[in-house]
Amino acid sequence: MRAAFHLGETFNAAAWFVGRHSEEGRGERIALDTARGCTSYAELDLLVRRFAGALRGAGVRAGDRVAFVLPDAELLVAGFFGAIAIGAVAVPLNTMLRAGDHRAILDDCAPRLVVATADVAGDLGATDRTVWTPELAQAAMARAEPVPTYAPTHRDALAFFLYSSGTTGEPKGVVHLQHDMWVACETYGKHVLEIQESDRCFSVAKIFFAYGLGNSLYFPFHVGATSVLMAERPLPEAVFAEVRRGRPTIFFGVPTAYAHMLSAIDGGASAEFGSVRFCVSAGEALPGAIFERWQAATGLEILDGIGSTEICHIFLSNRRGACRPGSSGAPVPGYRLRLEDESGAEVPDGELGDLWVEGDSTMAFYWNKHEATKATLRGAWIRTGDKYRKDADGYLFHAGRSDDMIKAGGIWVSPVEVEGVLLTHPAVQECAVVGELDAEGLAKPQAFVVLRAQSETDEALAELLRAFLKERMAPYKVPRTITFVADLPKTATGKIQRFLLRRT
Ligand code: 3UK
Repeated sequence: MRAAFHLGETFNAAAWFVGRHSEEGRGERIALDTARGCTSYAELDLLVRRFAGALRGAGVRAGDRVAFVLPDAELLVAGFFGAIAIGAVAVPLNTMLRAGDHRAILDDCAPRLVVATADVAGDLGATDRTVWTPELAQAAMARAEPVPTYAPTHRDALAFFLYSSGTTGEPKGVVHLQHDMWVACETYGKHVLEIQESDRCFSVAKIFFAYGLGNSLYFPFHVGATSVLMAERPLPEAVFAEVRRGRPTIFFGVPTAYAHMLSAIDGGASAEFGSVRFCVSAGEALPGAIFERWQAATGLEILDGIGSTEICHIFLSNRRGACRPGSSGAPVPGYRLRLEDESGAEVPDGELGDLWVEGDSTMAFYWNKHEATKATLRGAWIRTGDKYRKDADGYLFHAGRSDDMIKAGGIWVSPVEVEGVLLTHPAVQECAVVGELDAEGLAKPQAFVVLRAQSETDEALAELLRAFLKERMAPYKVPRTITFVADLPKTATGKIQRFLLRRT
């Protein structure tokens, strides 16, 4: 699947995903369904062009970045596509990060304008950028004339960045082009989801994640379907209530969310998934046991598929009616996959290899990270950093990462970042953070700590260190347990061997 063979040179993703529907007579269809009301495609088209007009009024030009720290709601959608509508670059940011993380990302992408909720907006200012709270954004939109048309951008022009955590915890700006979302729709959307105009999508993963962006925005908007949006934290009770309210037909979750929902159901919570046709899981491997328990509880299958921020969405997935629990399934039509050994040769079936992927939704490069880009891309191919094994039937099985990165709740945790903060505590001499599987078969960060002085190595100190970390980083990065040890396994050159600490 190559965009250049299917799209003209002029292609604007906002015109495609939003504007096109009014033009083609689908303006009355519902684009967004939230607890606060519905937005039709015609209304959204006007909001997007109004937001675009407000951006122009604020001096934003084609190529400028516009960042968002907003919950999943109409304003984020209008902003994301409004920026793209004038050829600017939309940058949705993780709302769970601390102010220091946000500032580092903003310094990297240097946006002309940031739209952020009032609680964080005050921390994000700088002389060369404007910060709008939702109220200021609404006021600017009310004053602005909607732009009459969508900018005639090149199909290969920059459209959006998504920030993804790297091994050292320093986030990398993943640069995506106008055509990338379209390619994801024509591959995974068409061949795996087989999404229809009558579908209603609901995603536990928020829009600022690459997974949520596709689930909640571009897959439904590709076909004029409806996105059910929830602004709150996706705790089981809130998710159950939203499924009852929004009656989605396709439900997108992550393994931890399925595990939490199953515990809630076991605890007596009432979950009504009657509207749902099938479920999807991504972000980390879905343990076979969770697949089986979910099917027993709801009668629904969960299609596990692996995607990445760099590849835009899912490129390897199970298929409806043919799920192989514990496996990531088979390549999505439109992507080519290759498992390589260290020399670059393809490994035979049954053997472990590094997964490389070829497909036209892949990022153009990492923003301001030339070396990291060269280490990741090879022509049309991208190195995923995942180890895989293929069985004789062509099903692929995830076998961990080739780096030490941890996926907890579907979100990256960098051991180096957590260790770096732990080391600033006066009691800590050395430490190592690894992902350890819990009873559900899901990885959680766990720390091993060597203390400076032989003090009391008890629960109280572990709690103290956890509290110390919680003050300094997003809560999901904090190790669930801290184990005190006398020393850490090292290589001859003194590098900590994290893999030896993983018991699973
Ligand atoms: C891991 C999986 C096993 C894997 C994502 C769907 O997760 C997404 O993107 P990220 O950039 O992380 C990518 C990495 O996460 N992973 C994701 N899904 C699975 N491992 N089984 C899975 N099903 O290490 C991969 O390299 O955060 C998921 C759609 C878009 C996405 N960006």
